[in-house]
Formats: sequence, C-alpha cells, structure tokens
Amino acid sequence: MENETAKSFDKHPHFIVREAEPFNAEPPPRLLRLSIVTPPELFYVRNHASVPEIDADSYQLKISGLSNRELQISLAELRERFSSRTVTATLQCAGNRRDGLMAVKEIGGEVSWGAQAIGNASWTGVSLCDVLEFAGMTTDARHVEFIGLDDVERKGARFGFGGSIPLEKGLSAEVLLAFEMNGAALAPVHGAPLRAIVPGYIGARSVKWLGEIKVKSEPSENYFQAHAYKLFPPGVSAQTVDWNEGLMLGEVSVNSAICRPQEGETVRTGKCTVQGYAMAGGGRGVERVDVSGDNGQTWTEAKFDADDSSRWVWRFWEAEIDLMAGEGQIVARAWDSATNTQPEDARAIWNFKGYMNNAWHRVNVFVS
Ligand SMILES: Nc1nc2c(c(=O)[nH]1)N[C@H]1C(S)=C(S)[C@@H](COP(=O)(O)O)O[C@H]1N2
Ligand SMILES: [Mo]
Repeated sequence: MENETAKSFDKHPHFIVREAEPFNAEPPPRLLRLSIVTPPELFYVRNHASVPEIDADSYQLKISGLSNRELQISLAELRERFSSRTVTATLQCAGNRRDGLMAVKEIGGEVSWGAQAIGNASWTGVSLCDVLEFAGMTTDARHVEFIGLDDVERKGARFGFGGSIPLEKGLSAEVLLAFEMNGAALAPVHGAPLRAIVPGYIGARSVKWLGEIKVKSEPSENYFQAHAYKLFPPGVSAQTVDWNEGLMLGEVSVNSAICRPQEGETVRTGKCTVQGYAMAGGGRGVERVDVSGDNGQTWTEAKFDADDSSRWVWRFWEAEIDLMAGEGQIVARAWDSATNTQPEDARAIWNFKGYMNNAWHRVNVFVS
C-alpha cells in the first residue's frame, strides 16, 4: 500500500512513507548518502495538505504589498522578463530527526521523521530580488510573505500554507522562485509550477505551489509562521503554550547524521567505515565532523568527500573508527564556521512540537 503511494509520486520503491495522506515520506539513510545531489526519486516530501493540481498555462503569480501596484505575472512572463539563475541548495525540514526527540518524551500529532527529511538539489528559477525590484517596495517593507495554493485546514479555517522571511534575506541573490529541480521541470509534489527556495532557512519557508508574494512590515500571520514552526522551552506543553511566545524559526542550526551503517545493522569488529552528511544553516560552512565509538570519550575527525563547500549545500563525510565486539553505538557531531556545534543530549533541547533536533546523532550497531 505505502510503496504504491510512493510510486504514484515517482519515489524510490524503498522510500519510507511516514504518512500516506497528506503524503509525507523520506528515503532510507544509505540511499540518501549515495549522491551529493539528491535525485528527485530520493528527495523527501513534506506536505500539510493534498498536492494541488495547478494548470501551468493559466497560472498567474500575484505580487502585492506595500506598494500601490498589484501585479500578476504568468510563468512565460517570469521567464522572459527576468534572467534565470541556478542555485544548488540543501533543504532541511525543521522536523528532521524528530524521532530522536520523540524517544525522549512523547510528541503528539507530528510526523516522526528520521534523519532523512533533508535533500540537496540544483534549483533553477528567477531571483526573488529581481522580481521585488520590478514590483517596487516602500520604505516600510521588512518581510516577504509567500502563500501557497494548497488548501490546508486548521482549527476550522481553510487557507494556503504560508510563511515569511526577513526582507534582507529576500533581497539576497540566492533566494529563488524556482521552476526546475535538477534540470527538469519541478514535479507537482515538489511545488510545480513555481516554488520559493530559501537556502539556509528551514524547509517550511520554501513555499511550494507559490500563489502569492506579499511585501509586509511585519512577519506573516499565516498559521505556519505565527503558530507552528516556533520553538518553545522544554517545560512548555500543548496545554500550557502561549502561541504569542516562542522563537520563530528561520535559519537552520548545524547538524549531522550517520547514514551508514544504519540503525540496528551488524558490523565486523575492527575498523568500521562510517558515512554521513553534515549541514550548517544560514550560509555558514561545515568545518569539521567528529565521530566516536565510545560516546565521545575519543573522537576521530572525518574526511569530507570534496574540498569545495558551498554555503548552501551539505557536505558528505566519512570516518574509520574502531569498534569493540558486542553492542556498540556510533555518534557524530559537526562544527560550523562560527564554531557552533551540536548538543550532546536530545533531552536538553526537547520541545513539544519536535523541531530542530541537532543533538549528537547516534546509531546503534551489533559488532561481531
Ligand atoms: N505550499 C506548501 N509549501 C510547503 C509545504 C506545504 O505543506 N505546503 N511544506 C513545507 C515544508 S515544512 C518543507 S520541509 C518543504 C519540503 O519540500 P519538499 O516536499 O519539496 O521536500 O516544503 C515546504 N513548503
Ligand atoms: Mo518542514
């Protein structure tokens, strides 16, 4: 059943379906680690409602906000008027690795993501800054809101998934309105015919099926900006939460995960090759990854697959560590260019919505 659903969205037969409707799914770790640019069949999907069908020929992007002009632009006009740009960027869901937080304490009503709600693609489109410049802005402009054409229901209301980014980020050249992924037309499940791509920010800001862009003086009041995708302290629960509080999520924090071996695998005693990915948010670079087989008493520095690193792209790493016979645990942590690193224990960062788990990644293996 579930693999039929994955197949209907052109996903790999071994895709892990976390939810069939709305479709939420991620690839197995070892397949994700095969290629630095994730093929679409292995790219995770995070949906909050059914995938809308949008006719590309009659599609019009609305742009409104503080200026007096309200614009409608077709895809053809968008391609003609603005020069196209390709940016390779890693998208990561704020709920990536939620399973590690759920293991600490129950989290209700959220998708239990493993460490594969992340993927890297080359995105082609036009720069948001070119479009904003063309649309014109007043001096009150502070935030750029994106609204999707999907139909989400929350608390009895129906609306498109949305969110905003600070104008400063919106004017950075890497933020795209994308119509292609890895050189092919964007698939419906990934936001066709047009989606926002906000490199370095949580995936939720890369709004799919983009219907409208609004320039605003305040952050978006959309449910997914003002309510969901906020970080609360460990003591706050669904019962006690005050939604006016909490940190609005934006840039992702430094993270890494072990993709091989996978959880529960049997490995040989002696040298064990460990492979994974690491990602730094907000345009910072991944500078170092440490791997340990003794819960951090000693560390081995991992080698990166390639020397070149881009500010918006994850890095693949590999390390060889010694493991003693019996039950073993491998842990990994990354450091970014601001010397941020990952916290040791998921208990310290537990939050009732299950966002931003970047605790040391731990994989349990049998060594024989
Ligand atoms: N319109 C719309 N855009 C959306 C979403 C959504 O549900 N609706 N999900 C967001 C979230 S939470 C993430 S992590 C990314 C996932 O993008 P992907 O499905 O292409 O991997 O899309 C974002 N954009
Ligand atoms: Mo997400």
